[in-house]
Amino acid sequence: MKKALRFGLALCLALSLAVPAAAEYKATMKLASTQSMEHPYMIGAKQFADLIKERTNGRIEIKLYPSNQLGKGEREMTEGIQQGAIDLLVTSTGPLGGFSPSINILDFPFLFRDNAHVDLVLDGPIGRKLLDDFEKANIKALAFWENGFRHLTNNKVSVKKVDDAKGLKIRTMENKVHLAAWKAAGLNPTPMAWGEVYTALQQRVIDGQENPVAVYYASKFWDVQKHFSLTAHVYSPSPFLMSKKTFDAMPKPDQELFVKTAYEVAKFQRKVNRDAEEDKLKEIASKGVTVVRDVDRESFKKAMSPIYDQFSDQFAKSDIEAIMNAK
Ligand code: EAX
Repeated sequence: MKKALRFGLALCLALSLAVPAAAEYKATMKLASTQSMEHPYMIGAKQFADLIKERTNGRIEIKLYPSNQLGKGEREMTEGIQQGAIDLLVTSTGPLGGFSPSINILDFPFLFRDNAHVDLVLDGPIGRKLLDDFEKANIKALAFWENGFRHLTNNKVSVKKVDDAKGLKIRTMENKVHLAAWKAAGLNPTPMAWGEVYTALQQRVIDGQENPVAVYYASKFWDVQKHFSLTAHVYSPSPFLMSKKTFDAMPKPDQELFVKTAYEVAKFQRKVNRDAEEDKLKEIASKGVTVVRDVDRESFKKAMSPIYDQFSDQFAKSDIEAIMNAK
């Protein structure tokens, strides 16, 4: 009996030592993005914050900062993640090559066939490796959420084939692969932080921009961009990033919870985005915007194809092919 008691006490002690500090760990975190609460980024963010709150019994609270509240663009906010000033960020890959160069491989035009292809690559070993590479930049990349396939919009002409767009001055993200692709296609691209785009379009400093339907819709671009062409020239993945400082400060079970929940929300968030796209497009058309659906995508693909060779010293052909041929 005595022995059992002693054993019991020892077990209790061992357990109490082994029990992670999770029960005591408390935190309030900041989650940012360039997008408003109606964009699927922030719909995903809200879902993530709610689930984390529920699953930690309120120990971890995530406050949402949409619409560029914590920085004028994604580069600035990613720097905030590195420094720990921002805890969580949903961002496109736009400026991320400056932090983790390997991620740029996803920015090649006409790399992905469709959403199923995207999911296969991003949720498989290639996606895992690209997320892990962020550790070197002091960033914990939790999962791939999405922005969607990007389309060209402008305020000058109805673009059906690449020749129609020649000479257009467009804003691109601060992304060397995108810049090169648009130059190769004969446009005049200029990189710009997201927070400056609406005004630049309004003041006609630029003629156009390219983004998925959800961004155009959430930003109410119909007043400043009358021509919308479904070019789907590149897929825009959105790594869900966390400050490594914040991640490392959490007890292990909370770290695991964050990774698991980020993956779970990735599925939900991509679905929300995809399911809403067609309705948004119809609404955009109803605002008097010319929506060109039958774009000659081959003409864009052909015009942009030389950039694969241009970057061959930075991205191995075999790695590009591994993505393209994933089935
Ligand atoms: O991530 O800067 C951009 O064009 C991005 O697609 C947008 O902020 C969403």
